[in-house]
Amino acid sequence: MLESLKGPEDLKALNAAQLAELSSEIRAFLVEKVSRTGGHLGPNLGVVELTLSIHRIFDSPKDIVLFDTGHQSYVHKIVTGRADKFDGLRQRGGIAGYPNRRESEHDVIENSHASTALSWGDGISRGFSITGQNDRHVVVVVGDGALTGGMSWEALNNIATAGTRNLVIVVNDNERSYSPTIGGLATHLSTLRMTQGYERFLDWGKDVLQKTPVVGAPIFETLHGMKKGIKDIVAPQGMFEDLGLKYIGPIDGHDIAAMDRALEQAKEFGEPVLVHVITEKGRGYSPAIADEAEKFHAVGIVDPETGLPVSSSKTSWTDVFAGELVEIGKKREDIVAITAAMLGPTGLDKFQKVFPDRTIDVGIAEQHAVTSAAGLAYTGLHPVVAVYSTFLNRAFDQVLLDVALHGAGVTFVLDRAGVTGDDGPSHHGIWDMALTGIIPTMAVAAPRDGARLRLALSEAVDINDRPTMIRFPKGAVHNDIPAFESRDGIDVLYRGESADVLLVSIGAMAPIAVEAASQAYREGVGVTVIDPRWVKPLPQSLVTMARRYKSVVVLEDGIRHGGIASSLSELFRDARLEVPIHSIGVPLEFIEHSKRAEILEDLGITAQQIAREVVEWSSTSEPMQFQEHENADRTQLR
Ligand SMILES: Cc1ncc(C[n+]2csc(CCOP(=O)(O)OP(=O)(O)O)c2C)c(N)n1
Repeated sequence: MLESLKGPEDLKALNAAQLAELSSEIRAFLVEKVSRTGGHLGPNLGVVELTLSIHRIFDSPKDIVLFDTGHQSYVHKIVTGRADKFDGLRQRGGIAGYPNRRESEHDVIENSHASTALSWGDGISRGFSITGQNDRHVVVVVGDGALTGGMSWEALNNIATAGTRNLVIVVNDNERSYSPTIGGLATHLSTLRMTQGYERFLDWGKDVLQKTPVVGAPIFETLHGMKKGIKDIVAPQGMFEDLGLKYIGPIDGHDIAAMDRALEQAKEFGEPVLVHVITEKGRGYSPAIADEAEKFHAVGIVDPETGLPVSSSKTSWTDVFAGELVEIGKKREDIVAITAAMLGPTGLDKFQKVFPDRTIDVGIAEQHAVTSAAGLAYTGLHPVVAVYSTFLNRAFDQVLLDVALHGAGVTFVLDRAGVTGDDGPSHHGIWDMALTGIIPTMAVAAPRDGARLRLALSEAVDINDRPTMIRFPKGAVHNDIPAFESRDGIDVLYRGESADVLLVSIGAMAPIAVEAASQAYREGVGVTVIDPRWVKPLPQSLVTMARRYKSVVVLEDGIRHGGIASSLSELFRDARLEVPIHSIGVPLEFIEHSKRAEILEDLGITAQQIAREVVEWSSTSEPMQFQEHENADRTQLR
């Protein structure tokens, strides 16, 4: 069936048995493909019927289908003609793990950051009203996890009174974010789930009323009919209704007939309607169902039979942080850990096991996490906020004003900093150093290895009158790189024979920097590699040190614009030091998904390429401020 499926319109002619067959084929397909590439397996296994039903009742791309976060859009991709591209899922040049406008006219937004789709839906449906495109519907699929994000509620608040007609919100309630969804909303949804549902009422209505001669059928039709049938009669008064939204549910999201009925009603209703759908994350795949922690939310390459990882797991940066925080927590009762729906991925699950009362999961609510941390700090506690680098972007204002302005001693730990790889443009953690670079008082550390990560963490939690941040990349941590000399907070990692080039290596770039220096040495160029460890503020002694060199190179795993090379150039400018600075880092561009190593290679961030350039630069006699790195964009550091 899957092979003959060419587009969403083909779904409309299928009968119940064919749809059931197609659903199981799609599940087998997902397990086979995603186990080979890695990806969001559990969420997609849960939305098979839901997605089929949406594409049966609505007409994409005339109608717009939006998936919040977008990690659960694989079935949508299969249905919209991309099944044959799944071998390349999240691979270089292949299809993305999230909706992507370049792939299909059926993808309208490119996301990956949660809780934005309702705002998109609000905007698009308002736009359709204003421009008279009244025959076009907008369907927003939003998970119970994504509903914990504040933006979702800002959107619902607007949608309820916007007066737009054709907006259908499908709440995909699987009781889980990564782990079980937390908070008052989760409690409310579970109340709705346990209450006699609309669908069950309809089934009862069909059985009882339709058997009643003469009046039965009309009464059923009335109840089933548009405005009355929609939940005003039976379903519980939920907060959605209190907000002014029509509510249908709860509906069994694996029952296509029930989904079709609910969506058909919602479509015809003529006002925004929220359809509450219950699904099972990981549906149909026993290793996912058995995974109590995360239901295979996101997997690497796994054995499809057992679901076990194919490669042996090495110690990750996350493991080092998680272990050290537990040790610090044993000595310091004032340490509290905060995460935004990422207990497992940030390693805070380990802290939670030992200190459950000192661990807070706020849901997908980074902004709230940051300001709440400021509040905790006010009471004398020292919060450690652990999030992915990319997700701190949305809490910039809270870090700036609620934490830094208030002199709150909060430690931010940013995992997945730098180029991350397979998750695409919105997941690279390349903005954090530029963003925090402009926050007064904030201190930022970029540890080069596990030992320096532990050290930075212990230093950071001792600072109680201003924010600190520690950033490290995704993946396995490399061996420690000892300093053979340390002065004024600067570690010397490699000493060049001559004072040609001072290579300032930032964080996890250290192995590349050291290797580049030793390759340059073989070409007769003396490169000294240093690691300032704390990159904000940069130590003043860098000025004295740099005076002795012909040129300075900064190597960083973040955007060059406003990054560490930029701060260093300011430091030099203030000190009237005229030494050329070469900046190697990420250009100011959105970077497509690919393996981290492939992207670094594209950007010329390899030991070989850097060595080649350093040799070239050192042979250029004319000193020039802010030289360009040849592979980077040309607009930087002018
Ligand atoms: C702003 C932001 N913070 C964190 C994440 C990481 N994240 C990705 S999916 C997810 C859980 C989403 O749960 P839900 O919306 O219920 O979807 P499900 O996977 O359960 O279908 C989280 C926390 C994110 N994508 N965006």
